[in-house]
Amino acid sequence: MKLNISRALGTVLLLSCAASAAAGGLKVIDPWVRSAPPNAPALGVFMTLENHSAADRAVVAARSSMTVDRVELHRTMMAGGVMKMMPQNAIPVASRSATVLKPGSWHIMLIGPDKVPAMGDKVRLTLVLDDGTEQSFEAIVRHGEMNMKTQDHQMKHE
Ligand SMILES: [Cu+2]
Repeated sequence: MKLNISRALGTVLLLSCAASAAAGGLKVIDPWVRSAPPNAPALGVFMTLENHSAADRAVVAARSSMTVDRVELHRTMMAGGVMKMMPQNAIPVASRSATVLKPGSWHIMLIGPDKVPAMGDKVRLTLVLDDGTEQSFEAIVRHGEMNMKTQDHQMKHE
């Protein structure tokens, strides 16, 4: 009888841990959209995603409040000696780690915007995670840092 009770308690504890990890989702830090000329064919979206849970997580889709042809998950990588943007099925964010979406690396691409937002505008974004949860937040439109030193650094490491 005693054994059964402790087993039952153990199950309840495990369930509550799993529930809080799922509810935690990802922490979205400093989301921003790179400002672009009014005729820009696409806009890059960047942020840091932190996963404080015990489970690996991934962003599998994204949506925007803007009218666009489509939203894609991208990663800029070396391909045949040149840096190329490659569409990805998911952006992984491993357990207890962070994935940085930044120019020259992982990013979200708003393709075919109806109207390019102005500097300082806020764009509402929704991330769809691999466990089915969704997270919405606002990203601010600002200048991208075009620092060649930083870009060189990124290329060496990726
Ligand atoms: Cu891209």
